[in-house]
Amino acid sequence: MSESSMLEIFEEKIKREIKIEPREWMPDAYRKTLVRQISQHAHSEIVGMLPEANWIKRAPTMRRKVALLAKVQDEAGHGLYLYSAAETLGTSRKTMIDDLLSGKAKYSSIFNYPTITWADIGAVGWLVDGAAIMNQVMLCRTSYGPYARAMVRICKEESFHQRQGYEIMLTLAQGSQEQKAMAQDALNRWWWPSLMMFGPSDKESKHSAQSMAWKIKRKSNDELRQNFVDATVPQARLIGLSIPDPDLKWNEERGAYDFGDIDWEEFWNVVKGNGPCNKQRLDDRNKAHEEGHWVREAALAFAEKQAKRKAKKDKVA
Ligand code: FAQ
Repeated sequence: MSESSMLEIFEEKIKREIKIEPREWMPDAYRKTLVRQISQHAHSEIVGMLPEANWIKRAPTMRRKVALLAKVQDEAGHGLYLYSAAETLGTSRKTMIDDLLSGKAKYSSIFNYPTITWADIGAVGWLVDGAAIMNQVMLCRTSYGPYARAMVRICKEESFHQRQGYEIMLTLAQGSQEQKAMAQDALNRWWWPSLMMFGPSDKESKHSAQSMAWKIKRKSNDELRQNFVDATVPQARLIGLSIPDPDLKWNEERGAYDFGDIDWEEFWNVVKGNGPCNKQRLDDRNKAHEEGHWVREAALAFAEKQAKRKAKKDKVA
């Protein structure tokens, strides 16, 4: 079959909302975009474990510790589903991980900020997981089958994470003056970086137009950011916290909140590797990778042994 006929079939599937599956023909650029986005997403889940893992030992109660531990383990699972989805496109996990460890690959800007107090764990769950879900719900309908299916399960788990964070904030906001101030301080520091998670404005987003045409992305960066603001402002009000934005106001005509300008210089600075924790995050991942060397070796040796046993058994049968 000619390439133009295969392209026609591919485009017809996209138009009719039929998922594209691993062994089917797809344009090279579609494959490349997916590997880029899914691997960046996987790296974000893995690096995203670090700011919260930092608090597992210091969680204030046993119940909080158990919930946080479960959440951080979920993020590891999300990373693994996503690496598996990306591998179906023909790029090895080793290549993707090497790119993360060398600093070549991107991961979400948000994980380069420090978690200074316990309230930051509330803010991360509430805002960071809240922003992640806003983006990921649309990805459940993305055009590539394995990515869409991974996102369905991930979204279910993220919604528990978001509630876990919001409940920490609610508890602090109802606590002593100091606890309430700690919650407000965490919101002040995490609000703007959370809005940056959605990526550059639509005008500056170089991949959006093509990704929307291929139905990889189903909503634009600005649309999702607006949805997030509209959903989150009432949640802050409900627990008596204020959003650190003097320009925030309800726009009756649009039926949405107007909000202030994002500091894009800060965003690009963090994306380029100069945020407060970029170096620490990469150092920690590299250290964990080196320390896990023996586990990978043992797992490979075990898999080889199993394969040899199976081959011997098959030969006898
Ligand atoms: N940080 O043209 P666009 C989570 C880059 S998961 C760093 O708009 P696109 C769970 C972008 O890659 C959070 N870089 O790009 C969790 C591109 O660079 P490139 C992660 C960013 O792909 C919670 C360039 O800027 N979620 O948090 C960022 O169409 C708690 C131009 O941008 C996903 O990855 C950023 N924030 O749209 C875990 C969701 N934004 O590749 C632990 C899937 C943009 O040309 C604890 N990804 N860039 O070198 C997406 O939906 C999209 O990739 C966007 C960016 C929306 C992130």
